[in-house]
Amino acid sequence: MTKFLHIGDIHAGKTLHNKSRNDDAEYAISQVIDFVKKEPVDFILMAGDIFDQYNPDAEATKIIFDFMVRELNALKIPVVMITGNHDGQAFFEGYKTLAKYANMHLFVRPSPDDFVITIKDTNIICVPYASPKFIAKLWEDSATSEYAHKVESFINALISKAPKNTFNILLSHMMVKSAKITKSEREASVGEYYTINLNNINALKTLNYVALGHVHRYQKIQTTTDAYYTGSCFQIDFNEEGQEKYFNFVILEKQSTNKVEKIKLDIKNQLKTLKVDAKSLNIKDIEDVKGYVRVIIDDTIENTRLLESKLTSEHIASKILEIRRNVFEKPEIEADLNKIRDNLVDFYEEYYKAKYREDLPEDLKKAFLELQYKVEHTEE
Ligand SMILES: [Mn+2]
Repeated sequence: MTKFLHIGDIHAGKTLHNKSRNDDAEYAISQVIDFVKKEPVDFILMAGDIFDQYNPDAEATKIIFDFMVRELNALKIPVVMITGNHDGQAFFEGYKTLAKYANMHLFVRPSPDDFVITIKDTNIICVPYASPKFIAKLWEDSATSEYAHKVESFINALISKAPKNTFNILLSHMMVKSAKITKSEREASVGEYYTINLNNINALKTLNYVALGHVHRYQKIQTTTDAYYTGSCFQIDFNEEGQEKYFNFVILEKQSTNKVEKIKLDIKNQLKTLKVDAKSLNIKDIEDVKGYVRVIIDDTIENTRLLESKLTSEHIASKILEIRRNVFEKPEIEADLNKIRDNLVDFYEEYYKAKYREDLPEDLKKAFLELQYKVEHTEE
């Protein structure tokens, strides 16, 4: 029997409209630690996007490498960690050796030579996020050009050549077919081109469990073996508003079906969007949100200005991460493409006026002109 936790995208070091979300990440991790104190496990799998940035801030680094490693190491629970598309490979390389002393196994780059870790009677095949650059290089002479097909072949080859143990697991950070995204993942990394079809990985059926990272919504993927995304550990941005967050507690037993228990994480800060106008604005609605608010103002431009200054001066100002003005009406602009090409800034001015019902501010106009100049005068 093997018992483990599968944790998804932590995104330590995330800031949302300049607000650090490190307390949210730390709160999630503390619940994981509380869990394993009561229910010991053989190891913990972390499926990438440990950090939100290539070079995370000191506080985020402390949360992961200090708090988590210290706590888990004291409990003698090994951690197996792969990088995601948000993680800096160079950053992680720097910690690789050090981490081993703390019973933490880092897999920084996908590699055909170093990808298996054995813990007791379980082999874990580790495939960090494979960048298109890495995949292109690995398959320089290959006839197939598609990223997804190459990744599928790569993973299939790794699983096939990996030594077999009683239990065998794949830990990977990737976008798989039929997964429901939340839009808070980076857009370019969830497109069709990047979508891996697990059903094309034949060797997958020889495994007992597939631990996925990348997609921020908890879900089971229909394929030949148990495959899960456990999602992000807190509501990363307003695309995840209202979502519950989880990790998996998994028990694998010989000749028995897997026991996969979905463990709910308590959320420190909920994200909530409120639509208001001068009549409906109620400061108490904002006060009542246990977390952060995005306000969308849907009113005349005069009222909108008034509401904006009210919201930013009230005591609830620090809870409001974003104020948006609604678009009052769809701008209708007659567009003659030849004319636009000659006078882009006039067109932009007209558009701005129609959209916001006010003149294009000078600084914005200046920035626009500078940008236009750059575009026209920079060679590729
Ligand atoms: Mn992510």
